[in-house]
Amino acid sequence: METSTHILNTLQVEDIRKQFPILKRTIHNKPIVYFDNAATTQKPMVVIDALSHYYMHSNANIHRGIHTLAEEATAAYEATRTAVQVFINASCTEEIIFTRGTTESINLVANTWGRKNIQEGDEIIISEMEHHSNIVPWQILCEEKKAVLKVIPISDEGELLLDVYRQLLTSKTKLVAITYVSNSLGTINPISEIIQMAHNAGALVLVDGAQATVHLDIDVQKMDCDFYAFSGHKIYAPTGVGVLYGKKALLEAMPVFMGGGEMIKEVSFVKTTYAELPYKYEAGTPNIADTIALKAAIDFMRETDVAMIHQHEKELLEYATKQMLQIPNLRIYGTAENKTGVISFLVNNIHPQDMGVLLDNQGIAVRTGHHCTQPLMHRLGIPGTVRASFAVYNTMEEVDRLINGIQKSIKMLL
Ligand code: 7TS
Repeated sequence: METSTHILNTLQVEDIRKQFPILKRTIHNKPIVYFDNAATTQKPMVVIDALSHYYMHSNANIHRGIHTLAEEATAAYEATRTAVQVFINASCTEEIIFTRGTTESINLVANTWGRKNIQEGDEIIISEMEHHSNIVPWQILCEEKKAVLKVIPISDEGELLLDVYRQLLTSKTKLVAITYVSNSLGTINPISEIIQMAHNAGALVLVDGAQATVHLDIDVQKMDCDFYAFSGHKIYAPTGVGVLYGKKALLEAMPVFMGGGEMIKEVSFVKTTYAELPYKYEAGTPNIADTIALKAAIDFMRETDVAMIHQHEKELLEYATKQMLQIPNLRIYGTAENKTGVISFLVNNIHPQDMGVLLDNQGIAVRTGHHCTQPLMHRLGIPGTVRASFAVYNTMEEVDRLINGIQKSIKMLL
């Protein structure tokens, strides 16, 4: 391992690791190396505690009770909304809608804003590197409305071809739905430029922030996106809770999503009126416990120092990339200049799944397959990759174990 000074020294990383109980586990009698963070991150004790504390002390349904437990639960739930607002710098809490995750957030926009505003012949632009959840909802909408789905191609390095994007934008473009960071390649897209270009053409922009939110500073006002979607479970929070940010004027003008309790002002059999933002989009009893724990995750990130986390992940990426490129016949997919801590790779014609199984036997968790980006894999001419993705608790020693593990697997498979 290299001995240069790192942003987080060994002791600081050890301190962080101690907060994640699962990292004490062994897999096949080896200490776990968890490199599947792009799929979901592990959870720190503060998040686990927030869940059990809620159920042990404050469990109640929110918003409609006047008893103490209901008030406590409501206050904690709404405190998360404020924490999210500050975390992504939205201008007010009404702009923060809780959903089940990125997928639901995108579907919400497609089914409300999309259904109302997309008409026959209109155009929606996505990119070749999108996750299925930022492809399929737009495809469904385009089919229903006879609208046109256009796709920004990528270079062999895995960067968007912005010149082509410029040509795809027309007066018919109503929406650009684009990922900030690619889950399969790690590419960080020049999001402000993309948004600016879309706005100049009169189109709105939805940013898929599923991968970006844990790796980059998110400022939705500075970015000037119209919608921003992310999942709690990729930023150290539980599964089942996510966020849709939308500009207030847009959210106010959009039709409702799901109908039910919580989202109404008044119901009669003749006419129902709807609640104000953000409740208009939060029908039914929400995922109270996980939403409360999302605040604990955000607090964890802020206390650990977001900038330091990002720098640490960058160092892991640089170190791992350098080491991997020394392995003969290993090819990295996604070599953009601007990348987060994701490395997708293949070795010769070894099937990714075979490599994944052998790495798991050595206690190393990576993801294999198409990573829900089948069109991207098609563009690259491969069925899938092996993907290692980093988080704040990963170490240089773990990267060394991955490198050794890959070398050992190659020997067994070739
Ligand atoms: N968008 C991107 C860019 C993603 O990486 C993911 C999940 C999603 C959307 C969907 O998020 P969800 O929380 O609603 O499921 N990505 C991955 C992955 O790379 N491996 O497992 C899930």
